[in-house]
Amino acid sequence: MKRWRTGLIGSLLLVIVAVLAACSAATGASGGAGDFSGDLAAQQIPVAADPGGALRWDRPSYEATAGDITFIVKNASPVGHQFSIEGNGVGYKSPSFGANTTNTYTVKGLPAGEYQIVCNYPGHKAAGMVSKLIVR
Ligand SMILES: [Cu+2]
Repeated sequence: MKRWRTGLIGSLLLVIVAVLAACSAATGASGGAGDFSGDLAAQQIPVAADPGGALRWDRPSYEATAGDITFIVKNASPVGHQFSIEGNGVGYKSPSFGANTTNTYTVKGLPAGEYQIVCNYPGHKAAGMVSKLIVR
């Protein structure tokens, strides 16, 4: 009986270890996907959400130089938004942010390529809240 119990506990521990390993593998395999850094980079790109009450970013495309980039994201509107960098193998997503806030989001070592700046607040991307980010 005691041996059977020990075996059961051992099996449970193995399952827990396997699940934890799978989780960390999934995180590691995602490459450039992840959270923004809170650090401030020398290169800073201003981005404004919702200019004049429209569901869009203030520019159809933004340009940056490959490397560390801090986006200064201003939301002067009465509506909440969200800031994501997607495409070209990366996926950075901010939490939602409220009305009348300015938030900074830093990407470290972003390679040259073409990305999208997207608001994933429900319905906003479909309404047009998506712009290009060209990194050279
Ligand atoms: Cu939005």
